[in-house]
Amino acid sequence: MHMRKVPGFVPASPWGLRLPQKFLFLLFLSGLVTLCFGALFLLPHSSRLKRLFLASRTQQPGLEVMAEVAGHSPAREQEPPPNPAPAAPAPGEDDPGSRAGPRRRKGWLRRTRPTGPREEATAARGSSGVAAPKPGEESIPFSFDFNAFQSRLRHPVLGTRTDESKEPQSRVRAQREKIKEMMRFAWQSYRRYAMGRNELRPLTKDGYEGSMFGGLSGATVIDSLDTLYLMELKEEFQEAKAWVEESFHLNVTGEASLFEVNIRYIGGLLSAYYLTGEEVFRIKAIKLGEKLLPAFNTPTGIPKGVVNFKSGSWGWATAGSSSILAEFGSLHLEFLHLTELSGNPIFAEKVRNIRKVLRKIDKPFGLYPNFLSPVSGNWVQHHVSVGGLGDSFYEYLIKSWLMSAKTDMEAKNMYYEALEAIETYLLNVSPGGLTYIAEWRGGILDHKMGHLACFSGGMISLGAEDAKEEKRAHYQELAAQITRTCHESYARSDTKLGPEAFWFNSGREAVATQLSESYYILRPEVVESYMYLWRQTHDPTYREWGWDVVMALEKYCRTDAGFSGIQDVYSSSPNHDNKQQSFFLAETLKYLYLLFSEDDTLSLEDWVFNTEAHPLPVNHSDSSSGAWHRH
Ligand code: DMJ
Repeated sequence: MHMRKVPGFVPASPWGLRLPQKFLFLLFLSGLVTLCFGALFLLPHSSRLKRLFLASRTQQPGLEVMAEVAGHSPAREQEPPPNPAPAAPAPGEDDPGSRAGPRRRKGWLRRTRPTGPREEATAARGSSGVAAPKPGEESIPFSFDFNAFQSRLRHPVLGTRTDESKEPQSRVRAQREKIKEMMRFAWQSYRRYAMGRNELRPLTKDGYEGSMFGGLSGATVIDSLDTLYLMELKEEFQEAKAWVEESFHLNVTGEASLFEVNIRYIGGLLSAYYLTGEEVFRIKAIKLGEKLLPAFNTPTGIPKGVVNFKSGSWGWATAGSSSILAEFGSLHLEFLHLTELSGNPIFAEKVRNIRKVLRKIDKPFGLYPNFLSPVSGNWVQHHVSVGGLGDSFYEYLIKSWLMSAKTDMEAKNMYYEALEAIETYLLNVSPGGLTYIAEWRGGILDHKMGHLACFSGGMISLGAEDAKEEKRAHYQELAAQITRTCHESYARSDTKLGPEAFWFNSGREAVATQLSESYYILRPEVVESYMYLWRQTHDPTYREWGWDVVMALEKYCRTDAGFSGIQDVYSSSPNHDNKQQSFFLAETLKYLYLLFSEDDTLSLEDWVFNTEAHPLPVNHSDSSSGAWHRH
């Protein structure tokens, strides 16, 4: 066809486009291509596109557990970033922890809801029990073998219950049943008036959050899980578990106590997992553990006491504040298990570094002061206490030794060295013959013991057996004497419950000297020691003393809507403080129940209790997992 040339006219292309149009079209096309590749490679959360376009990761054969964790990389494949706290799921976005994993444990556990997305997920698993990743989900192969773990336990978790038919034991069974009833009442009151809140206020019949948990809720639920399981409160356990699955969200942005979140939430979730094999507990524990890691970003690696869930940052603005021995010294048990269950070595590394700092630092007379600067790594002041601020640091040394199946020699040595120093400088006997552990302020003694320090009878008893031979009987006797003193602090009150602190001064012994120390907030430490002393000695005195506590709790602390602390143990009609502490369900009632149980119920050969009484298993395996590497 002939085309006529017109001056000033640009001819169209064969597709009918003129040159400038063609240029614009090509420009648009190349922009589109750049955009696509940009989305594929540059955007940080483009995992779904990546999966579409890039080769999918192959599953490792033979792995027992396939956890579906968005945004988490298996440690052995990829070193975690220095500050690996992952982005919390956006509101409305599915929290990976709520997807229940494979269930391997036969027993009374059942699903709360017979049908639903979780059942679909379960159905999607093959006969191997390995879940295929859902479209759009990142999968993480993970090799924790729950069946193998269970098979290594020396005793059935809940014991053999051989006492049921024996006549002399029937009173014990009735006592245990009574404590179970108290737990049921405490739980049901909480569920009725405060479900999902952190703790119950039984007088006002509502809940409250407190300021320790950074916006996390449900402290009582998490703290109760293993006690409900232990007591075979099946319906109640299912209620608690369903709440964790459906309502326990980690996308919170407040400031939390690293210690409290660790001992209550991480400890509670880990125990619930080890008791049941339910994936939801394992995944939530790991995800929450990751949120705690920014607290360790200090010049020394000694964590700050407070972690900011929003920024995750450690601020130089608060650099002056010191970290507390009992807080940074009570992470070891849980963090080793986080590594064991996640395959991520970072948790174990963090607590091993704390150990290293404490090992190296100069200790006045072999004592560990309560405050340490996370910036300089120096002690901030010389206050030493086996009660508040110091307590569970010592507890975690001996329990690290036991939890490692007696292989962690460093923990063992540190514990017995510390105990020697405590005995030399802090231990006293009152004129009335009561043995107590005083507090030390740069060489001056405060002749008082806090209620919190009363856990030490149990701790010393627990560690007596592994001391040097010539010390064993001595430590067992020391444990008994300290426990007797703590019992006296209860026996000398009108309510038969003990005060927050008691003194040995001016002829007054084992009593509080002011109203501000006369309260009792449902604390567990004294019954905790009764439980350990009972298991070591089988002296019926400890059960008698424990039963006195049960009666006193019923008389003075039980209200219409749960249990409450009291303001003055020396009053025969004390006012209530309107708080049912979550540790009452986690610890006080659990230790009481164990005091009236057979020794193979949560046997001390298989379990150590964290400082919130959550049982964590002894490592009976010779696994080469990062958690148990020697250092
Ligand atoms: C609990 O939260 C823990 O036992 C902690 O170690 C100290 N005190 C309370 C209970 O008294």
